[in-house]
Amino acid sequence: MKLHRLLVLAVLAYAVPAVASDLSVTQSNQTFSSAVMTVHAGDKVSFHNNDTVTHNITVKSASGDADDLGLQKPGGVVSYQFESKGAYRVVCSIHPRMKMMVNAE
Ligand SMILES: [Cu+2]
Repeated sequence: MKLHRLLVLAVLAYAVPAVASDLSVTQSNQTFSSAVMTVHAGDKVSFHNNDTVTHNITVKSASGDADDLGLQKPGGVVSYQFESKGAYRVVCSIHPRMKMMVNAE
């Protein structure tokens, strides 16, 4: 009985996506270090350009709003606060292959 309850808890813990505790994302080799990240609504995520080329962060909400954070030179860090719950697409407008998802819950 007790073991059964532990197993259920273990399965639940595995199924629910963990909210990230390290709220930083690295851009290197024109790739984001995370493909999907789960945060709390209101969390601020920092994006670190560890590449030798300029990047951009554009955050697109499910409703179609887009926040363009401008050009981000090598070594630069920009931050974005995901204020509302929802799924966001984060892209680099310079390198179309660079994309990730942020789920704010
Ligand atoms: Cu880029």
